[in-house]
Amino acid sequence: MSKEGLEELYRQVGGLLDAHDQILIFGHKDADGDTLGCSLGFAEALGTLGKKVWVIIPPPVPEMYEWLPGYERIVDRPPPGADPQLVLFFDAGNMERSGSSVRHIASHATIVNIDHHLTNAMFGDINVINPDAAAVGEMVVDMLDSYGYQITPSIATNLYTAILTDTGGFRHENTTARSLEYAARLARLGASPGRIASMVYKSRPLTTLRLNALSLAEMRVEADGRLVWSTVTRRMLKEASAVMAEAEGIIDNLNSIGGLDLAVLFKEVGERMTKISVRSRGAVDAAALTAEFGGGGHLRAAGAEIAEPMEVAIERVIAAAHAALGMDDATR
Ligand SMILES: [Mn+2]
Repeated sequence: MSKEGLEELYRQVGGLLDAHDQILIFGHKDADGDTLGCSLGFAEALGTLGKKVWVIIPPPVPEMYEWLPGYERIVDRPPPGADPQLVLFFDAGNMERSGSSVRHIASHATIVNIDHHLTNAMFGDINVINPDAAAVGEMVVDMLDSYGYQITPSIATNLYTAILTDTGGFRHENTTARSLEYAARLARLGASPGRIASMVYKSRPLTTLRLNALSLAEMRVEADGRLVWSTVTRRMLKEASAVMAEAEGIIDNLNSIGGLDLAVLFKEVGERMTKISVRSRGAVDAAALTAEFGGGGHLRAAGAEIAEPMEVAIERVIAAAHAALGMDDATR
């Protein structure tokens, strides 16, 4: 989408914001720094205009982000009597990503879908999609500027966190000069890079590292070292006294191996439900690979939920991964 096209959509969204006094903001499930930072930052900006704003994040909301300004305002439904007719989604590739309550709550409302996933399902009445943005946090900075909202230190903290986490600490390939410029500006406006980095990357519970250790011990390397994969089972969670949300960083540990093209992590969510996370550094399109299983995401990072027991999901996904790498089964 062109710069002018985006600006026109931002203007349309601005008109809707002006016209509504009750606004609901939805984040996606398995909430990350981008969806949380954008939702909380935008909610604060709207709140200063005297609007009633609710931020709904499907539980469980990760506790590692409880220091984000406005975290305490997160609810799981609007209060009785509230009647928001405008609903904003930040960073949600599809509506299902925002939980089952969405359709019910948002059924009569105008839906604005603000996202950067290439595979976005375009579920909104207005869809503002910018796949060039490293984080939706960058888009929110542009929106706030275009509406003339002031970026306070707490808004800056939320949006800096969005950009920091979606670029993997400014290390992923999606990190652009623009991302760094946004970050620099947000730091000038009051975000503290050192403090935020230490809250995001140096505040992990011991249980998270225990879970990492158990999962990494099961790591498998295939396709001449081009493919690595591992699992997180419910047994591992029990052994580490961890919850599944703590498995979030394991895929990036796998993806830190030299010479790798593809990393896949299988998470045993239930008897017949397996989540996969995929990272690619080579020619493989991670979003295309996960799309074969009903998922999606970005070129370099994507995921899917597969309604199969973990062994079945492993069989199918690893076969697809070998095919995507151009390896036939004989090389396994
Ligand atoms: Mn994002």
